[in-house]
Amino acid sequence: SDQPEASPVTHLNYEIRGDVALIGLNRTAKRNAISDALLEELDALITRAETEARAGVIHGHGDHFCAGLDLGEHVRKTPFEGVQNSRRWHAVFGRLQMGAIPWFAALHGAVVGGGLELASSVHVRVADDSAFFALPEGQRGIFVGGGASVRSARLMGVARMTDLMLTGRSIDAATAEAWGLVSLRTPPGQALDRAVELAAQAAGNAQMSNYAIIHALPRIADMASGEGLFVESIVSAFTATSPEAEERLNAFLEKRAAKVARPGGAA
Ligand code: 1HE
Repeated sequence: SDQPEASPVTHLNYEIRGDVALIGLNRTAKRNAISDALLEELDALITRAETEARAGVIHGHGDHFCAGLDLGEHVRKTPFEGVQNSRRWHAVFGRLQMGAIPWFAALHGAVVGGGLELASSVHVRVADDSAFFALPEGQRGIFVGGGASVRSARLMGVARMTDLMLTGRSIDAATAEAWGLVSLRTPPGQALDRAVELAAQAAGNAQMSNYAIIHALPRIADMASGEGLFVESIVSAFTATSPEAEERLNAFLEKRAAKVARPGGAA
């Protein structure tokens, strides 16, 4: 290439807090819109987080989580390039959904289009009350391509997703919570700290349990109930007979482990 040697990471930043890796979308001039370069940087940082952390959090710098696909780049793609690009989104977001560690998202401001697809690929979504959610693909003359027709539709239901896509309307954080798009809400500015706190809890779980949670639940959700129950039993027995499970079960029985706390109490 005739381009000068650039820093390997330019649109994202990366930080480790204890056992938790933080990936921050940091392309604020374009509202963290996902360009091809940003997607490849994300892929590289997922690999790094999987080797350096036990859980991860994705968040956005500036006033918004993510404005979705970089529309400027998309306009120049041929149909075949479009298919390949969508498949690349699926591959990278699939590494979040079914990789080595659990992922959390801290959401604020715009969570739209591909930004919602990114958020739908992680395991736990925390939104602050500034967050708003929309799928403006219909208005732009395009369709979702980053996994929303599968992942976002399963979170909120096909009827609600159809509504968002046909009308282009935005919903607020309270509605997103009621629709199952996010699992908890915070006051403005507090989603990242809360997400990191929850990710640290997940990081403290047995690795095999987290792996089973991430990999078995979405697959079982795709199965008929008979197959699902069978796979559950196999995964359950395999997970429970690990040395780490034995130690953790004994720790509880010997009163060395934390009890389950009431909601709002200490975790
Ligand atoms: C962008 C993008 C983008 C902003 N691609 N450049 N996504 C959308 O249709 C959402 C489009 N964006 C917006 O509606 C608004 O930008 C926001 C509500 C997210 C934020 O508003 P605001 O007032 O803070 O920012 P802005 O002034 O609109 O944008 C600032 C700059 O970012 C401006 O560029 P500038 O050169 O004039 O400064 C915008 O053009 C630029 N920008 N969003 C490119 N998305 C795998 S398929 C997924 C399909 C989709 O994601 S479709 C949904 C795309």
